[in-house]
This record gives sequence, structure tokens and C-alpha cells, in this order.
Amino acid sequence: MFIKKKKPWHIPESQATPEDMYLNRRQFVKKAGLYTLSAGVLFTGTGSLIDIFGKRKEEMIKVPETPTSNLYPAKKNEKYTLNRPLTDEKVAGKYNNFYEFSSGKSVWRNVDKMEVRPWTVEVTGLVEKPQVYDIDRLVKEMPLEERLYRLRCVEAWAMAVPWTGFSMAEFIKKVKPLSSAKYIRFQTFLNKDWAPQQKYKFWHPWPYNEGLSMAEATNELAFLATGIYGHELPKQHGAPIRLVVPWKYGFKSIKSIVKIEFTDKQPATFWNTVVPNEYDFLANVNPDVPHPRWSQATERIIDTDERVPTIKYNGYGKYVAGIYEKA
Ligand SMILES: Nc1nc2c(c(=O)[nH]1)N[C@H]1C(S)=C(S)[C@@H](COP(=O)(O)O)O[C@H]1N2
Ligand SMILES: [Mo]
Repeated sequence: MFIKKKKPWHIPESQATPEDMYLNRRQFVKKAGLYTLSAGVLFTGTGSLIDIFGKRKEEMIKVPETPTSNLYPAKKNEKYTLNRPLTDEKVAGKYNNFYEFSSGKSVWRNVDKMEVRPWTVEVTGLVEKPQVYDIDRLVKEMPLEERLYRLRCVEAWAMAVPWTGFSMAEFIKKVKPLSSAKYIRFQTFLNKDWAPQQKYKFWHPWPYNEGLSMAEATNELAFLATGIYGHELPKQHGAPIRLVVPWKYGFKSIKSIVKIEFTDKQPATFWNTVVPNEYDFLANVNPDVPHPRWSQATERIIDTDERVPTIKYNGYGKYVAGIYEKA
């Protein structure tokens, strides 16, 4: 069952991101009450004074205002239930992977320059009607719904969040791929003014891209998310539109998509190109296959720090095992 870790403030600094330290300090301060506050500040140094008192407004999670903001929140699809509590929005919004902006977890501090309107998504390749969708037109034409999904990062942390968006299968029906299409390639924006790492990590194969087979993309779980927690996606979560494939490691769930291409070949993908022996194309969650540098047997829930067993296909085997385990 749940194997409880040491109290968060006992995590060695080397194992915790600055963000972990900050959030845990706040939880600590809240629990310990005002009297202990000064002790906490002394204990953590003067930097935390600013953390606790100086930055409240700046540290709010920013939700874009757009022509389609009025479509949120969308009706919840009750079919997709969770076996664990939802992750605290403030934790999920401040602990992100988005390498274009940062190789640390504080992506939210680095996304201000990004602009989410105007935004277009090009649908191209082996498809009946290649075209460029304005994001607001696309969102208006698709039936938005809310789904609660788990998300498991290959780095062994996990969360559970309410996404808003539409199913990939619905989108595929709409754009009508040709029968020769076997894979879909998804691509993120390329903009060095917004995303510093696209400039400084010049040896990486930007723009970030990912891929799915048609069987995976048409599985009912594959989802294009435009919102989270009942509103549009904050930039750090991949605004204005990102993929969510909850049975695969998080890196497959590509953010801030500008291009969706239908192809007859398995596409080269970002992490598989950078480190092929660590990140494979399928990347299905599997507790029995360790990452070359760490075990995948358990995962850490990011807001409670509990360690729980990893489940094959992240618990979505009944939906997706058939894709991979055909007789
Ligand atoms: N374009 C892009 N998409 C990306 C990433 C990235 O670095 N760039 N990181 C991935 C990884 S490793 C994870 S775990 C998830 C994290 O999603 P979240 O920050 O919304 O929790 O986004 C994925 N999508
Ligand atoms: Mo990840």
C-alpha cells in the first residue's frame, strides 16, 4: 500500500527542486502556525522571507483570457474516474516539464513572453482536407468535456488532474485521414524569443515533437486538452492545446501544438532522438521495465509526497492493452 516517505522538510536539498522546498516550507509554516513562522524563516534563510511575504500576486497561476474563455468549465465526462485524489492545482501549476522554457520544474516563472493568441494548428500530410485551424474556431467546433486522468512522468513523479478538451478520435473523424495514414506526428512551436532553451540548447532537435500510431491516436483515451481545472490551460501546462495520453509516460503528452501531420512512417521523436536508450517511441508506463538510471516500480505523488506502486499502462490497461497484446 502507501509507503510513506520521510517528512518533506527532511528531503536532502540535492533531491528536491527549489519549488519542492518552497511549497513544503509553506505547508510546514501553515501547519506549524504563526509562532513557528520566524523559526522557519531563520531555518531556511532570508530568501524565504521574500518567498513567503513578497511575491503572492506574482506567484498566482495565470490563466489566459481569450475569445473562447467562456466555454469553460465544460461538462464532466463521468466515465473517467480516479482512484486517487486530484492534485492541488497550485502544485500541478508550479511543477512542470517544458524544456523549451526551463530544464527545472519552475517553468511558470519563465513563460511570460509566450503568446497564446493568435494561434493556429496546421493539419497536414495524408489527410483529405489539409488545413490551418485558428485555435478559437477549432475549440468552438469540437465538443468540449472534462476528464479526470492520472499523469505519470518518466522521472517517477505523478499527479491526477481534470483536463478539458476533446477526444483525439473525434478530431480524427473531423479531419478524415487517408487510409494510407499509419502514424500521427505532433509538433510544438519554434520561437527563440519566447523559449530561451530553444536558443541556448541549440544542439537539441527543436521543435519538440512526438508521435502516435493510428491505433493509439484513435483509442478513446487519447485527448487534446485546451483546459485544466475548469479553465483554459496556463502556459506552463501547454497552452493553448496539448496532447494527453495517460497510459504513456508524460513526455508523449506534447504541449503547445502547432502542427498535426498524418504520415505512413513512424516519426522520429524528440526524446527518442536525444537519448534513444532511455526514451523509446512507445513509452508505455510499465513498473517492470526500469529506466536505465532508476526504478519505475513506484511513483511519487507530487502534492502529498506519498510513494505508491506504479501500475502497468498507468492503470489504463482495460482500455489500451489490446493495442499491444494482440494474440
Ligand atoms: N513541448 C513540450 N511538451 C512536453 C514537454 C516538453 O518539454 N516540451 N515535457 C513533457 C513531459 S516530460 C511531461 S511529464 C509533461 C508534463 O505536463 P505538465 O507540466 O502539464 O504536468 O509534459 C510533456 N510535454
Ligand atoms: Mo515527463
